[in-house]
Amino acid sequence: MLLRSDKKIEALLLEMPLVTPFETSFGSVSVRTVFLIRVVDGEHEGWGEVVAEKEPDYSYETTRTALHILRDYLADMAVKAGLDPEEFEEKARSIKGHNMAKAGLSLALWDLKARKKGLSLSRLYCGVKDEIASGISIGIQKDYETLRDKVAKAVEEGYVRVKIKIKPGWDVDVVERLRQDFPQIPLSVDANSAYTEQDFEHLKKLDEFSLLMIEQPLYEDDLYFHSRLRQVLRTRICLDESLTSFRKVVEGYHIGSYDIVNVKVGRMGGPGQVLKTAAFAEEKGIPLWCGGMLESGIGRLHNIHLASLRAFVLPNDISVSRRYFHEDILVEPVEFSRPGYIKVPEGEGIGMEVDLRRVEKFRVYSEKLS
Ligand code: OSB
Ligand code: MG
Repeated sequence: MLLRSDKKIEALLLEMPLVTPFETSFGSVSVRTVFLIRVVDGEHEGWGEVVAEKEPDYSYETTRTALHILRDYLADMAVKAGLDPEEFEEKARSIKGHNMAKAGLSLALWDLKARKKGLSLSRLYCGVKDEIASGISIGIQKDYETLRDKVAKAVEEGYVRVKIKIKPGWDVDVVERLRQDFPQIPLSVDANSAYTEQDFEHLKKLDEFSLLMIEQPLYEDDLYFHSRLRQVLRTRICLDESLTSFRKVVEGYHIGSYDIVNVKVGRMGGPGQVLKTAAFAEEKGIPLWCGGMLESGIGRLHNIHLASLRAFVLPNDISVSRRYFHEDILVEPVEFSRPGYIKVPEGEGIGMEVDLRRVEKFRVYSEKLS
């Protein structure tokens, strides 16, 4: 008789409409393709989210490349690792790149491990915070007035920091006007690699506006030109796209490429890389914060647990569910516990229950990976 394995790994693709389209220097999204991983081991399960997008613009990964890498390589490695997240991350190092695919599965395994131990993920990661500071990321708008109204609404809702997306033609003038209208708010800008070394003089104009930081002004894989720009700017440089692993964080530190690190678990390949980065950042005094990728509630909760680590000292791109989704896929949406702050859930694993009816409602595809 064939024994049915009690271990299972499943990929689910959902299409979740965004409350409003989100526009960056590389384009606009109005429906988020949400890629979930569900692992089952006996009576326990774990959920992860692969943050790759439909188009290869923030990263070379896409929903389809991630599904291919998970199906053809990673799922089998997770089974061989006995569904242990650290062993899985170690095995997965033999595959070059594809960090979002790796991280999505790893997150599910970490959630599973935490639930088996009866701990929240924050506890398992040795997080120290019971709430995290919530900033908002506001996309490029059709005109300044629309942006101003969105910023005013965000401030009113309590977000403790506002980040706006910039690109050539939507930068210095917009920031100058925002500063006139909101002289006091903690404000930062994110260029998503829209500038080059020809633009240093132009970017210097941003120094006047006491920005908290400028995020990823130059090429998505660059450390060198950022180190040059850092010698020219007073505004602190934060890297996002360029820091694709713990090793890159170390390299950038020694080259002098950044002042601040945006941590995204998907970009870095899993919580293991984030934990190493957090330890390094504490040792060197590097300020960290947790970035976002328009996650569903599942990815959002994973980010909240990671941001509970001591090294995450700046406000995060972790907003409440309704910022992006009218209906999230958790039994209860992520909300502020007080304006600008989100409580780190204390329940097992991600700490909140997945709403399977909602998952079913938005699901467009699913596949058994093992
Ligand atoms: O560069 O931080 C980024 C969203 C998609 C891809 C890249 C980025 C972003 C955001 C949104 O800025 C952050 C969020 O999830 O709120
Ligand atoms: Mg960014």
